[in-house]
Amino acid sequence: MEQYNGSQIVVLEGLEAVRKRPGMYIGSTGTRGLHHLIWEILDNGIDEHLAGFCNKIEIVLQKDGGISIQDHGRGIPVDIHPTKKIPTARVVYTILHAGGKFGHSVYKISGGLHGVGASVVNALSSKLVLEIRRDGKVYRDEYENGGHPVTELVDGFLPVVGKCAKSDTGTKVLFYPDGSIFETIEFKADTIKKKLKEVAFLNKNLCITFTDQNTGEQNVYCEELGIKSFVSYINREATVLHDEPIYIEGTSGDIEVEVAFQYTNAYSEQINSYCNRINVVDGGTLVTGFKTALTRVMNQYARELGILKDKDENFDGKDIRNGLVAIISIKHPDPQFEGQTKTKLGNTDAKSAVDDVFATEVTRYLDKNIETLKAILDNSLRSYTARKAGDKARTAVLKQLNDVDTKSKLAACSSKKPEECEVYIVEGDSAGGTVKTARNRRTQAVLPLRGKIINVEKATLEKILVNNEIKSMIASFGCGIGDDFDINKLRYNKIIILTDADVDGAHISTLLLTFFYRFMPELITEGKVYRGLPPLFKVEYEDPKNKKKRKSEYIFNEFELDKFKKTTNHKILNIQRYKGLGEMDAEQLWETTLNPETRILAQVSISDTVEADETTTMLMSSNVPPRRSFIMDEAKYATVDI
Ligand code: 28F
Repeated sequence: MEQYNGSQIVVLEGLEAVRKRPGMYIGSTGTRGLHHLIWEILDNGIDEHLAGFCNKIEIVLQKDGGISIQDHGRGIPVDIHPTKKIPTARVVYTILHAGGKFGHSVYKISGGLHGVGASVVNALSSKLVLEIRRDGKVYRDEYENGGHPVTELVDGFLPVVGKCAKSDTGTKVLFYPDGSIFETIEFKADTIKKKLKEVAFLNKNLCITFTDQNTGEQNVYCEELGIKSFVSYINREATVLHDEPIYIEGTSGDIEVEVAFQYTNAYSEQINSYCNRINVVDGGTLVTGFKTALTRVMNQYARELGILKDKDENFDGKDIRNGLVAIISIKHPDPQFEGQTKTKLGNTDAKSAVDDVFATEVTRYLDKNIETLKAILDNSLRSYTARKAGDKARTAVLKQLNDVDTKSKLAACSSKKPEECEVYIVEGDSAGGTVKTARNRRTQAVLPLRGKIINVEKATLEKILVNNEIKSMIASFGCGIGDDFDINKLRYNKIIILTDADVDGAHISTLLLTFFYRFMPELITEGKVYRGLPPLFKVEYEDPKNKKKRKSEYIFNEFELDKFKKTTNHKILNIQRYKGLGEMDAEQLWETTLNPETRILAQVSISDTVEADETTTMLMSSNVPPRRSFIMDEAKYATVDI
């Protein structure tokens, strides 16, 4: 092992920081954070593609649990770094923020930043092997235990381990995630495939090959039609109103704009937006520009074709977007991401750029495709008419929401300050009773749900408003629903779903999340929805100080129980598995699940619009086949969550 000089020791402290707080860099140490390691390395390969030096990337999931990613770009430079005095490639893989302009966070802004995430992946890997092809030589560097270099440098350079053709250049990274950092180090082939499909749609000249050595299966992701085929893919199960997705592209100033969209006969709208290939989950100016242009253009056509008479008011944006699936992808030289999780675009020039390009090009297209235009306008007219009728019916129904009886189920809290209040949605009366007893009456409200709530995926607004469970939730939250939703009227800072950790509880939890996602999505995007995590086990063991006495510990999941059994040196006397909340007395429930100081809450997030939307539709909609295969596939993971 070589002696570390001053700079190396600083280097390793940097990577040590990543190992101490991995969540800061990759979001979590669960399966999502694990797969983030792949996306970080893949991003660097994609950047090399975007720089114009490669259009092929290969990924191999190895039998031994390692994963290798290889591009055919220029290869990371191997010269001695002017200030760090070690090879540049080793700088990229051992110094945090090397090559990047931004402070590192889980929402790093990639797109043209080489190697920003590479050192983070190295820090969180038990082993990482780097192989670079440049100038007809094959260089190799190897790291262990979170980025400690193990390869001896030769005269300060990386060792040359082979020869190759001058034209054979690129970077290959093989890494093994560190089992002491991650809850699981098992990569999921399906997760990788789904991501590669999206990457291929967003990078139409890039072909990615994925080989899963566990099954021998090999897939090539290559979508030369780009986001146009992305829309077709999303609509693969839908009934579409016009055969082909409409594809628009153009440039406004130094902003490149692409839009692909296609209408279906569904009630919902889905707009996914990307800036420099990053999924801007919460939209922002690029979506506003699109919506403004679409509404303006469609109303213009509606009047020109006499579908709207002078006395009629304009189509509402929602009427025009009813059934719409759209992908907006822009390239911006200096993107500004805003919002709590940096997933909203702030650049004002993006709004006007998308508006200009879209309005001009879609008009050019629709002038030549009157049939498609008519199909879209008829769809808007149907929605407009239904909305007008629905308004009347809905006003009547919303009125009854404030009746006293719909609120009767709620055990309110005494404080009226939303920022300190929270409401527990509890399944079943028995658990509801215990929670009412155990809670802090000043700040904690309880809403027991008696029956199953209906599956809103297939229901219209009128239908769901008949369901008492739904009505009492809307009345209790106080922030309305759908178009009338106003997050500022929400009476609580947290909505905590508390269901049993069994299949029934998971089903209720999924139905609730579907309802929130479909009719009050901001509750989720604003981070208001949580799942309470009651303990699954209570372990009693011998008190080391006094053999006669027992001590107990609450364990929250199988992984923790495993770890406890392996690490404790106490004599375990009994392991009780909790079947449901009702089995705990008020004191235990307070300590383990309600007390803000000691409880564990899982905040619900919509991590991926496409995934959430597809999963919700597939799980909750009427067509069964895809759902059954999904449940079979996912059953082994058995964490039903959006
Ligand atoms: C499978 C993962 O990481 N590919 C990469 C390059 C190419 C260059 C580069 C990377 C310059 C100093 C930051 C080569 N020649 N695939 C990858 N390909 N990094 S990462 O440069 C690193 C930057 O530090 C590269 C000329 N310019 C850039």
